[in-house]
Amino acid sequence: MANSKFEYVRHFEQNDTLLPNTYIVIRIDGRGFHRFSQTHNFAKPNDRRAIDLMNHCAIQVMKDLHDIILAYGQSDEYSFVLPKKSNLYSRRASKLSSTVVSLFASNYVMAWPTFFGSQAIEYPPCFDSRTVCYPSDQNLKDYLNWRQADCHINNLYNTTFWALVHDGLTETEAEDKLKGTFSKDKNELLFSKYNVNYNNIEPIYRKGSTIIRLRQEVTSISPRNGEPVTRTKLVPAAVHDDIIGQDFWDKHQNLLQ
Ligand code: DGT
Ligand code: MG
Ligand code: MG
Ligand code: MG
Ligand code: MG
Repeated sequence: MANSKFEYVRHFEQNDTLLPNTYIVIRIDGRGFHRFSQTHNFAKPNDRRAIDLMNHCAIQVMKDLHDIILAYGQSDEYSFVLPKKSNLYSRRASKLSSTVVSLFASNYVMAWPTFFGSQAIEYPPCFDSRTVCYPSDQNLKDYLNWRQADCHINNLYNTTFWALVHDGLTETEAEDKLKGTFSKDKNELLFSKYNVNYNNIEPIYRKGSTIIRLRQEVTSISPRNGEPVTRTKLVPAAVHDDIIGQDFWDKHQNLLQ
């Protein structure tokens, strides 16, 4: 095609190619989900429908973008990890983050009724997105550790906070009571006053969700002869494991290879 005289404007575009040979993390986070969760009456401290919907969206993103090796999600955020050698979209930051976040958001709206039934979605949700490069395995693990530690700290706080509020304290009183407390104080309070052993709360809430590609037997009908054929496929699925300890990485040694 002949060049038009307008073509020169292309040179105004800036290069945003990410560093080679580094893990790329794309993290999306709901914009103003404090309000979004209130408008849609999310259960406190955790709404299982909302978490399942987030996990569904992350799985759809991973089904579409095969380079992603792992995703970790909690609350209104999800982090997607690309391996060091990935050349997806020539490692262009804006291409990567905009593709992931728009795919995530469109899935969120599309699948809403599956998880929320007849409860309508009141306004269009929005997510922001960023990319970060991590040069070493340890840096990547520490990034994921940081997000899972955040999940734990928030969940322990929120669980205790809502226990106090359901017990009759005002939100301000509950906040005051928890000011300056450590994890062990909250654990103790939950156990002694409300008979809740924090460690028995479902792992999906305490640990968040990690999506990895797990081997699964998939049976489909052959288009050739109409016979069922069973094959082993890698299917993205959520686990709720501790990823801070070494066990997870020993169990899934192929992840960082
Ligand atoms: P941002 O990200 O700066 O636009 O602002 P927010 O409001 O999205 O704040 P953020 O991302 O720090 O915190 C997530 C909010 O979403 C927080 O207010 C709690 C809420 N949220 C997330 N998951 C749940 C849930 O399962 N239940 C309830 N009740 N709230 C949730
Ligand atoms: Mg924020
Ligand atoms: Mg948010
Ligand atoms: Mg958030
Ligand atoms: Mg195009």
